[in-house]
Parts: sequence; C-alpha cells; structure tokens
Amino acid sequence: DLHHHHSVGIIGAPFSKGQQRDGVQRGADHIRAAGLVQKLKGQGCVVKDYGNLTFEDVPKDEPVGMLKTPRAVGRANELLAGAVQKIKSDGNTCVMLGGDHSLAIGSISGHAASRNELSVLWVDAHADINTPLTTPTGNIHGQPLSYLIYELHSKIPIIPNFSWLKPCVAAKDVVFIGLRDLDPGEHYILKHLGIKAFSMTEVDRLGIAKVMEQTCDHMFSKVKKPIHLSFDIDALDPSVSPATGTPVAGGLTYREGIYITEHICQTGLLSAVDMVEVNPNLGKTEDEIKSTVNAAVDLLLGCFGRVREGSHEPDYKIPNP
Ligand code: EXY
Ligand code: MN
Ligand code: MN
Ligand code: MN
Repeated sequence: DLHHHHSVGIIGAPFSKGQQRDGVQRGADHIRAAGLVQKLKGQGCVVKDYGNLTFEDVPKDEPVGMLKTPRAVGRANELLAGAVQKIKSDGNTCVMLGGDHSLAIGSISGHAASRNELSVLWVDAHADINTPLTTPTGNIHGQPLSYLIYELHSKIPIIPNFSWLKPCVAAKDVVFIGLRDLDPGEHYILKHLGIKAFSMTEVDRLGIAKVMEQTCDHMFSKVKKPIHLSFDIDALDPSVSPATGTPVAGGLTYREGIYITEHICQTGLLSAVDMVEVNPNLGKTEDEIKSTVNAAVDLLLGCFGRVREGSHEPDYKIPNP
C-alpha cells in the first residue's frame, strides 16, 4: 500500500536474441515513456532508474545444437545478473524491463545471489521450461526455467557463455499462472517434477481469487521466501496485449492480471519483478501498442501498492470551507 514507501530499482534490458522477432528490445523504453517512474513516485514509491544495460554484439554466434544465438544470450544474462544483484544489495525491489523472457535467466540468478531461497511466480501463456534438447524452436526464451531449476541440472548441456550460471530454484518453489500453450516435453517436466501450475482451465474453474489464495498457500507452506514475479505480457489475452511475439488466444483479462499484482503486493514479500515480451513493433495500430504498454505499466503499479478501491495518506483531513 501507499504507506510502505517501496524502494524500487529499475533496470532496462533491451535484448531480443532469445527469440527471432525484432522490436522486443524496445519494450523497456516504451514502458518508461508511458510514465512508469513518475507514476510509481506518484503513489509513494522511492524510485531509482538504473538505466538500460548495453549489450555488445557477439560475433560468430553459430547455433549450438538447436540453440539459436546462445553466446549472446549467455553474455547478456551474465551482465543482467550482476546488475540485479547490485540493485538488490542497494536495498530495492528490482524491476527488470525486457526484452524477451530469456532475460529471466539473469534476473532470477542475480536475485537468488542476494537471497537465500526464492519463490518464483511465473505468469505466462507458456511454461518456458523446454531444455536445450526438448526445444522445438531453439529459441531460448522458451527455456529459461530449465536452466534455473536444480532438478533439471543434469539435462542441461554445456553451452558457451553459460559457465557462470548455476541453478538456484527448487521445483517446489515455482508456481505458474496463465498456461495455455505447452510443448509435450514441457508438460512432462511439469508433471514429473510436480510443479504447481494454474493453467487457464484452473483460472476458469476456481476464479482468480482462489488461484491467488492457493498460490500463496503453496509458496508460504514452509518459510516465507522472497517472491520473484516473472510476468510475460502474453499471459494476458491478446485483445488486451496484442503487441507481443507469441500471442495465444484465451488469456487472462486485464482485471485478472491486476488482481494477481495486487495480491502479490499485499504479501509484502515481492522482491523482484520481470516485465517481458512487450514488442512495440508487433502492434498493428498505435492503439494496440498503447494497450499493451499501458497494461504492462498498470501491472507494475499494482505490484507497488496501487489498489483499485483508492487510498489516502494516514493524516488526510477533509478540507474545511
Ligand atoms: N514453447 C515454445 C518454444 O519453446 O519455442 C514457445 C515459447 C514462447 C515463449 C514465450 C515467451 O513466453
Ligand atoms: Mn505494500
Ligand atoms: Mn509467453
Ligand atoms: Mn515467457
């Protein structure tokens, strides 16, 4: 709520090589241009914008097995992990603006380096848990969780520029919301590792309030770990956020998305957020771009205390005439 004075550290990661559609590297600047920093300050947050990372070109980045541009992805995430670790050590809740979802590798690694154990809430149409050997596309944005989860470590081959990376999340500490497009290998991994998942079917069956109750029950079953929220804008329905690289029909409504962020804020345990896969190039009209970017901004405002019922300072007084 307004009176926590959340300290927020923002890092932009203009990176697109975890997938093949140009434009997603411009997501961070569009989210800033829509007023994110001013709006967070307006709701009482203390905000430091750490700016954008610079990703140098990685020459001769030939595929390794199925993997596309692995060296660029490895290097970008190593940089990002360092930046996130620094933002956390400065005492902030970290906001990582992508970029594509391969950036969760660095964001979660850097976050984990500053904390004992994390819970990861992955809000996405996709599970992003293919391994380098199950991937049907070779796009690393469909794989980040397999690199991060202890239980999948033995399934990950050696990849150039990934030697810095160590798994840092337990399968029991991951929860999915919004799933509706999984590959067979991903579905097997979820079942095999017993990962908690609320697909769109569960959202339909339970409603978003019960989904969030059960999500928190699962995440807090033992100790209260810091939460890493990794929000892929394609979790929302394409009617709300069309400007994204892999839209899938039948997604979360704007209201369900906002409810997730409000509920997570209320736990007081939100420690880092990713907002990824906003691709301004893929809006067919200016309105489609606006709708997508504004949804991303509103979700982030929900993470940091905005509530729809409204709010006021504790010393508020009705003006006398
Ligand atoms: N499962 C597919 C793949 O592995 O290529 C599609 C992944 C899309 C990932 C998007 C960003 O969440
Ligand atoms: Mn709060
Ligand atoms: Mn996705
Ligand atoms: Mn994703």
